[in-house]
This record gives sequence, C-alpha cells and structure tokens, in this order.
Amino acid sequence: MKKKVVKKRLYFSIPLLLTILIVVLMIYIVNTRTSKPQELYGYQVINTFPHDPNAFTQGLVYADGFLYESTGLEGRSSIRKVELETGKVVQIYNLPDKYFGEGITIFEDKIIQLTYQSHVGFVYNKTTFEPLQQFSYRTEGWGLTHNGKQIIMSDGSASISFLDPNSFELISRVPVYYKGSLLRYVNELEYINGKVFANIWGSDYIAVIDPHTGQVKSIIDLKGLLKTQDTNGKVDVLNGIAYDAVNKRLFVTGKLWPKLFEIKLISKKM
Ligand SMILES: [Ca+2]
Repeated sequence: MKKKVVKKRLYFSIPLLLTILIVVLMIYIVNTRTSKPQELYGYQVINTFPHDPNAFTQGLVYADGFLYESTGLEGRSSIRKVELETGKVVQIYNLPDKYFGEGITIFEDKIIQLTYQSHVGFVYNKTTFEPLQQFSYRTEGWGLTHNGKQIIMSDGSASISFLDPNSFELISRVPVYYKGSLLRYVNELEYINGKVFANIWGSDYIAVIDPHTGQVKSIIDLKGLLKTQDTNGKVDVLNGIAYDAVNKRLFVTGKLWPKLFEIKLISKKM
C-alpha cells in the first residue's frame, strides 16, 4: 500500500516538474535578452603614440612588441607592421586596388584579413606578409579576432560569426543584444579575457560582448578621446582595438586619426 502511494506521487510530479522547468527556462531566456549592461566605463589615457593620419584603420592587433594594422579604402588598403612608440611603418603589403581592407587577426603564424564587400578574405605569412590563401564568405567583412579556437567575425549587422580557423567555414552566428534590442554595426573586434570588445560603427562606444550569449556586458564610452585640435577636420570614426595580453595594455585609435592611445578603463555608475 505504501509503495503504491509513492508511485502515484511520482506520476503526478513529472508534468509539474516539466512545467516548472519550462517556466524557469523562459524566465532565463527573457532575462538574458533584456538584462541591462552590468557596467559603464570611461577611460584614462596612459600613453599617447603617433599614428599614420593616412591610415584608414579597419583592423588592429598587438603582437610581439608591434602593432599590426589593416587599412581600408580602394587603392589605399594594406596590412602593415607598425612600431608602437614611433608609429613608423616597418613592413607593409599593399592590396590590389580593387580591394577594401577590413579586419585582421593573427592566428598562430598567419595574418587573416577581411575585405569589405568583395566577400574575399586573405591569409598571409605573419613574418613575410606573403599571401598564402584566400577564402570566401557570404556577408560583408568588417571586424576580426579569435578566441584561440575559432575566428570571430563581424559584418556590420547585429551578429558575430564564428569560423573554423583552417577552413573558414561558418560554425555559428550569435546575435548581439544591448538592453534587449539587437545592436547593429558591430565593427572592429578584440578578444580580451573571454569577452569580445567591439567598436560600434559611428559611435564613441566600445561594447563588451559575452560571446556565448551575445549580451553586451559593459559599455566603454570614449567620448573626447581625440581632442578637437588633433582632428585636422578630416578624421573619421573611432575604430581599432588591440590588446597586449602580456603587459595588459589596451590600445585604441580611429580611422585617419593622428594618434593612438593606450587607455585604462575607469568604472562609472550607470
Ligand atoms: Ca582588433
């Protein structure tokens, strides 16, 4: 008799448990899509370095004591190795005029570069800049970084794509949400300590994205970084994030900016 009662209770509790599970899951999904960013950051300038004012910066990476930069615009696109302290270009490869260079990342001993609307990416030998390989993708090409296992790409939409680092095949796409809404114009990228830092095109903001959920966890406000007297009336938008993981230095610049900044993030109240 006792045994029968236990069985009956179990029978009735399964649908109940399933209902609770579904409700909890729905609450979780709603929360992750609508939760507010955790933090707002301002900045403190630690160092200012010269930057080529003719470089239409589309990709920026720090490696082995140098900056590696991709520049855009037809006829002015390149990949270049740049001395941090002087801004001097010590090595350059100019793209054919028809290509508009975009994001770059360094994966193992290779530099990978996107182009804007040609649907073509290039792979170079990191040391010699010798072109090694091409690959294609369906979207526009904007920003590029990697998490050690996958290449992470933006295309101007509100999604980031994860690619296989060897075949460049699309593995997944993650939509980016800010305060419950899709965040468009995700541009230059840098993977830093498990998060994707992304310039948001046309703004002074860097969004710090959780690559698993697409949630913007923090916003970095870089308003006023380039002083009016340094703009020469011809600078374009903030773009370019690089990180020196060894010395924990964060670098940012912009398209046609005469300066590149090492900054420290300062927490601000929302
Ligand atoms: Ca970058």
